[in-house]
Amino acid sequence: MRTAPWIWVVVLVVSLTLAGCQPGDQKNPAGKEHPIKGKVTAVDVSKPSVKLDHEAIPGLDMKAMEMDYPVANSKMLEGIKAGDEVQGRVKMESGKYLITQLEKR
Ligand SMILES: [Cu+2]
Repeated sequence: MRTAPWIWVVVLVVSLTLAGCQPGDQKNPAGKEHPIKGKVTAVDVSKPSVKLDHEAIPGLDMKAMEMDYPVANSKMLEGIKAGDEVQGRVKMESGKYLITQLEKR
């Protein structure tokens, strides 16, 4: 008995689809981005991270506070220094907060 040729097309399409959604969606189910706004109190380019005295973030159920945030890459900290008023975006990734966008305002 021969396998119908079309079955291999289905197998191929299904495996490509599954492979395609692995990096983002599976590791990062809660990867929704939220706006963040505040004042920089410290910058660490080597980590990279930024300390923000920020306003409340309702989407993350976080009140206004001062805390360190890991930054997606050190390039985002170019031109950013303590005392700057900034805004950006923050998300949860692998159980940690991550700043994905940051700019002076
Ligand atoms: Cu906070």
